[in-house]
Amino acid sequence: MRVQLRNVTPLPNIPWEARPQGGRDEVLWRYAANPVIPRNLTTYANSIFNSAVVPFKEGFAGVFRCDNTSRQMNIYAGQSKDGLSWTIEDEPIEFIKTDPELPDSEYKYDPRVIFIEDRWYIMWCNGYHGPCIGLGYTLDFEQFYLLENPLMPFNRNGVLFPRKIHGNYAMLSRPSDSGHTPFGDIIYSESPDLTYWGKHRHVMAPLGWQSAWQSTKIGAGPAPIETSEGWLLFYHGVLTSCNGFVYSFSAALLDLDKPWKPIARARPYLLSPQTGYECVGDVPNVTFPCACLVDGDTGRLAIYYGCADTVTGLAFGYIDEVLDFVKHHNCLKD
Ligand code: BMA
Repeated sequence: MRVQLRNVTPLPNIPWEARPQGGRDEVLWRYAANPVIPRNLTTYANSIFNSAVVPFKEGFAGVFRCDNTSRQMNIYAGQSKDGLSWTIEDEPIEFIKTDPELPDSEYKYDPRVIFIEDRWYIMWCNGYHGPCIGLGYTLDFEQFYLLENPLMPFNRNGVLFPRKIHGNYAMLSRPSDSGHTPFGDIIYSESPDLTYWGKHRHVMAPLGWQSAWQSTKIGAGPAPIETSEGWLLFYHGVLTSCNGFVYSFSAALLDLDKPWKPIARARPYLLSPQTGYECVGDVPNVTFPCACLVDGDTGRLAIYYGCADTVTGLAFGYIDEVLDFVKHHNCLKD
């Protein structure tokens, strides 16, 4: 591995499959047995997608978006020995309020899980008079604690950085509207205490016809990965086609000290909806990354992404190759 990773531990048991031989040499390749999580793994699930996975004890733990057969959106805890075969709870996470005055939420979806210092933080899109950012934490994936909603409605795609920046917690989010937002930029914010957020900085806007896959709106995916060259951010982008929204994803590199400043941003996508399970489902043509496992020794990556708002897919790659791709196809240079 050429690049140096920070705050990333070795993960020899990362779910992994070698790059397939023959065909087009792609930077990311799909797990041959995708979808790694089927839509009906749990008793009441209509769909399991846009979900977050982290290393935990000898194996892995996760927080999963399951929509049930009443089509209620909620988040559920799960565990796995190998990151491939999962046991997910039948009942949604019941958060313990750290303050009795904390508001209830109408729905929860699109979780991210980020380890900072001594605990796992969970962020999600929270239904509170429209979508806003929800936040909680766990120490053991058994008990989950609720914190204040960091940002007011309407907002989606909140994700924390894995360490403090300038002594503050740092977050990316995507201000939106109450519906299926036809716009969206990524914004950076800081907080000394996870309650009061400010120092808001614009990070990236959608692009025009030169990079049409990200021409309608963009949103942060998994927690940014700290490398010696900058924060590697996987993010999704949306194209408005004559048949509706199309969700693809790619990556950008953000300045280590001032993460609201992009250093490089790929013009092409890394992965777009192309297989049957990405193109056909409750919402066709969606690939939506929410988690990335990294092996600190080898730079191997395992990215979990939602497919067609129905099932969960897994894709593999190497961090060096993703960084080369982003720098080689950097649209900020033009
Ligand atoms: C977004 C979110 C995602 C979903 C996507 C495509 O607004 O609701 O959860 O994957 O739309 O439907």
